Amino acid sequence: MTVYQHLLEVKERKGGGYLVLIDPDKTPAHSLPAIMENAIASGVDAFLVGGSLLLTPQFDQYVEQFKKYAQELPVIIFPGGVHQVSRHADAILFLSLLSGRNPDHLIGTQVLAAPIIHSLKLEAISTAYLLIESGEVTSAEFMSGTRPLPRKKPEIAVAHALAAEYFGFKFIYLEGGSGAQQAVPAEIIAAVDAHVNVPLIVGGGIRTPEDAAKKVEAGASFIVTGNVLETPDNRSLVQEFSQAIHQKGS
Ligand code: 1GP
Repeated sequence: MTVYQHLLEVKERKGGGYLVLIDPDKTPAHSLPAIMENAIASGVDAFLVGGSLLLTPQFDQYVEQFKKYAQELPVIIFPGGVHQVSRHADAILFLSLLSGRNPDHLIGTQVLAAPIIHSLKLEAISTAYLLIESGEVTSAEFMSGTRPLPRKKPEIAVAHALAAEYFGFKFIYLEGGSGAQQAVPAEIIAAVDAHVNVPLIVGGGIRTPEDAAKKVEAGASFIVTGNVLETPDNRSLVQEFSQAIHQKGS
């Protein structure tokens, strides 16, 4: 079974999936065993690894360790750039920043990365990446040099999502940005979900299980959390997120 098939199966069985994002810049390798063991015990469905900057050198070695601690769960690279590729992962979200008008992030870096991904035999999961306005400028917005889609104009997000569906993308990622002041609004998720059949991944600034549940209710197929699990009380929090997402999905 491919990672893509696994994710679709999770969505089918649980109604909604929970993806935990770990940024190597924020989580040193020595912290991985405890965090990941707890996440697995809490019922997380897959791990994402990557970040907007990646100041941490030796991404490949990091992912090698990451994969060991992930046990049976898929390890999916969520790349902030062409330098974030590793043969130790199971798959990579092959992103195109469709909300922006920067050709480098629409197709440029993808052309550079494709032969590397091919040679490493990594599963590439084509994903339309849509940045949604979320308050202060986020790292994703700044680093990509693009403007996010307006949060109060769902019709613009819908038009982008339809274009993504017609292109044949396998997922649409509605992104508030890491640590966003405001997460992607339910109105945008619901509007996009009403117009496309492509499963929606929603992340950025989701801080409570209640908020995660509302996003699943609005039409998100997968919820991503990153920053919130950096807090000391993350042991029970990850479990609460998992329960909220899966209950709402079912
Ligand atoms: C960011 O969607 C992810 O790319 C997760 O964001 O760190 O704010 O949870 P947070």
